[in-house]
Amino acid sequence: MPENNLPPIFLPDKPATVSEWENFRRPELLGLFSDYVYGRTPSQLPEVSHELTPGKSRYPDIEHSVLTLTMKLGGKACAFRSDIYRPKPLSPILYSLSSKLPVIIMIDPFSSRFFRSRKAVYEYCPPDVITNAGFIAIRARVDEACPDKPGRRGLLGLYDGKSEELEMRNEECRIDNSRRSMGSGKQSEKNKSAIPHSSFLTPNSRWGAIGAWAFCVSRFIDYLLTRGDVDPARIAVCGHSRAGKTALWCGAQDTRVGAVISNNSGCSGAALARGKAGERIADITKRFPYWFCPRYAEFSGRENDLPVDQHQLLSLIAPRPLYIASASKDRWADPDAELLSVQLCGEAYALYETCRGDGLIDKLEANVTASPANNARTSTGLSMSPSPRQVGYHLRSGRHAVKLYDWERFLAFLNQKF
Ligand code: GTR
Repeated sequence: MPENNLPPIFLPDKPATVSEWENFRRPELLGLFSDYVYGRTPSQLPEVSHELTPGKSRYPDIEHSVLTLTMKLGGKACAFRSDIYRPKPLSPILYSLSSKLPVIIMIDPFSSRFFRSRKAVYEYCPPDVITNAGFIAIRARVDEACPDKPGRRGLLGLYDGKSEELEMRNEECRIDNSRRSMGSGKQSEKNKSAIPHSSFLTPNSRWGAIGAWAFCVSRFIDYLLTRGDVDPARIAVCGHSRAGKTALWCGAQDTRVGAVISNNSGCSGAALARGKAGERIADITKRFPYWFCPRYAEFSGRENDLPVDQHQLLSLIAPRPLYIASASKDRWADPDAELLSVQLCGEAYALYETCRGDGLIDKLEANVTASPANNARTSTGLSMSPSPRQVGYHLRSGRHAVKLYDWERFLAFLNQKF
């Protein structure tokens, strides 16, 4: 293990240009992840309204507010709240110098029962640590719009039974104009049709909770872009575990996401499915079938037949900064399988480096801390790029969680890349 039959990032050959990748193979992979794993994201946007109210932050140097974002469609509505922690300007002069701030959106789909202590709640999204590093910190409570439970309440219910469901397709199609970092500008009508949606318009590719949470984050980004104090080029999306999976899927679809951080995301997140130890597709779709599209469960025990694997999901984030973190005792997630994906996705990053030339790529090496165990496991038959410059990785000792150590590494990485 891992097997030699990992699906390749490039098919049939390495594209000759970035635009060939962006207009053909990249949308094809997005379509496959929609149809086989996370389900299709609806193309119709809901009617959205916002309400911003003052929060109750106990930090004197942080301005805390709460945004309630409400989505309405076909007479139904759902809403979620996000805490917004913004560093208070030291003085009006300093404020005007740095009025556009970078943002970290920490996706929080967890009910309060998930966190075992107040410390764990804090460490999941520590407002003081993040704002001290110069970022606006957001804790997006997306489970309020789409509860982490079986059943199609909230956002999923908004779209169920609507004719729009049959028109579902990736957000990629409609965000193509905002390809800030993708280089090639607009897609032509011809290239849009390269997305293989039409052959899979069945309930089997109906979206699940991960898709819905990612959609909530994109609606939150719509809001952020209306604010004068946010730098649109420096919006990072971050998440742990199920939210780490969501961060990757959100970043893959929505190219306005400027960087992705995925902590301990394991099965159906950063970890390769083929040959994975710990949790497998059968386990995750038995416990959490509603996170995915129904078709995904058909690959229980048949990982080798799945037309995609998770290194391809990471490749969809290229060339934007990507950080994956593992924990040594998180055997259920399988740190080795997470690292292997990181190494394999380098091929897509390398494409941007070779096609764009040195001028547009920063020279800093990635923080890849290879786990010794992994080195013996690299015969994948695919080409490896051990240190893609825009990709960082660390293996923390300890269990499945987000710790302050992880935040130190995330913030250092983002400060280097943004
Ligand atoms: C586990 C699940 C993992 C991970 C985790 C979490 O039980 O099987 O894939 O998502 O939950 O989100 O906490």
